[in-house]
Amino acid sequence: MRKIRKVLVANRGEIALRVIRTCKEKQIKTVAVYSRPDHISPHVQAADESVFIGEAASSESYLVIDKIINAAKSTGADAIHPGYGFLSENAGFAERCKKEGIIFIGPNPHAIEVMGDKTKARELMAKAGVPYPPGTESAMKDISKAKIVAEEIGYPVLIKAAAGGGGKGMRIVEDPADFEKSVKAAKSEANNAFGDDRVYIEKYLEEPRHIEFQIMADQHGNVIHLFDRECSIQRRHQKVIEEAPASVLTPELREKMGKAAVEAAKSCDYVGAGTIEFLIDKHLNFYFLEMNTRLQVEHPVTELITGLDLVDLQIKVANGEKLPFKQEDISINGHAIECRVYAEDPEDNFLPSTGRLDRHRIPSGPGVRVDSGVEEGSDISINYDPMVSKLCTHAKDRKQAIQKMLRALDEYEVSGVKTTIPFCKFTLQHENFVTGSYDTHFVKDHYSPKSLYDEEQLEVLAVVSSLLKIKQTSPAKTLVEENESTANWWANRR
Ligand code: MV4
Repeated sequence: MRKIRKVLVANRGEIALRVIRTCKEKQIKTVAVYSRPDHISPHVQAADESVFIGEAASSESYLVIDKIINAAKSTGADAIHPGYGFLSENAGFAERCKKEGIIFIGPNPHAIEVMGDKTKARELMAKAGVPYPPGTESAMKDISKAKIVAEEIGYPVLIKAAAGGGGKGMRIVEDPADFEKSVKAAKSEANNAFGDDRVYIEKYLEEPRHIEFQIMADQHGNVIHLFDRECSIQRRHQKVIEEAPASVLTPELREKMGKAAVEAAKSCDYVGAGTIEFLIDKHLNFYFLEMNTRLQVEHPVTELITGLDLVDLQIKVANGEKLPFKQEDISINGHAIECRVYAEDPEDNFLPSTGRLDRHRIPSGPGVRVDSGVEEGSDISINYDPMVSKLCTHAKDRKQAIQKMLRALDEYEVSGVKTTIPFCKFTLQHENFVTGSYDTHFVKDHYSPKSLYDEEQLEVLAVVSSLLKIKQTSPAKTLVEENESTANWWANRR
């Protein structure tokens, strides 16, 4: 008999909708929660029931544990799906669910906690025999001792916050003379961000690629991986384009890293969907970076190449069912790419572009999947993540998946806000992306707003901008005096 009959989705937007869709297919009832500006949003309309949980600020709604628990109790939900972000990696929340007799669709609180502490995670990897970047295993207690370690592993080194992750509170040190100063700065930054000033050091890998493995584990000790994704196209630690499988891995390396990923998950008795992040260097050495103990934004590319529904699997294992297949039963079918369409201005440093989504016509057709939590007329505000949609394509091979993505991006109609679509088009046509020779520095190395225009457009822009400058700096009168032909033009005009 099934245990889960009603799921409360403790999230909003596309991921809430994504979870609700699978629940519907499984004939599981759904409860949405919503903040004031979200009262008529798509995830609320899609759910069977909904509960108002507070004002726009996440700290007054989606992040308030008591409000989520009360909503689950008052609606009789027997499980909570946390999605990503918000409370999804909050060990205290998972613990509270347990205490209240509500199934948390995710790992045990202990796994969330140890993987949230990057030094504990490194200790576990040491025991499990999973490679990680050289450095200190535990948080540094003594700066002079840490400096000796830094000398041993060689500069540049990276100072990271134990409570960090996702790039927060990191500092690169190139010069030993800066070591002490950087440690102090990193500690104060970590303390401000996490209320935990513990830091540790790692050898800084200079041109790494970000490759991650999807893990799925049941409550009976079965752990498998669902292959890899490459997520090196990112800016300021925000991923923009992801693909599966990673184009640099050979079948041998994939098998080796997959086994390491499974060991990493076993090291914390993992249950549910998780991701092991690795960095890979020029020589294809791989290093454990961190484990994300949630369903990730980019999970659709894994679903496309494996034909599996990860939310379905999450619910199955949360119910205590065994994984319905073994490692050898699954294989990679084709290639998938995800472009995250953000309401950000690629011409203006990717600044969030807020406003009403006046037009939103999404592409479709064979091999195209769009996950979106907004609709035409929706307001894109600064309260939440500015992601408009995740556009995915799936084809026989990487080249065709790229072509399909370019077609889909051309089909996409959006107005009212600026989006990252032009940036995605640029990247997908860039030689380094097409040939697969890129790393985590791609955006910084190859992108500037000028990349969005062809030569002819750039010429026109140059002329227009010089004219604008003249107009801005000199009143018309000066122009008349300075330039005879302009003077004539002014004369004729009058
Ligand atoms: C690193 C690294 C180089 N060497 N660790 C960034 C996010 C956080 N998860 C860890 N990160 C990095 N850790 C060592 N030892 C470079 C990064 C990094 C990065 C990693 C993945 C994807 C994009 C990145 C962008 C800048 C830095």
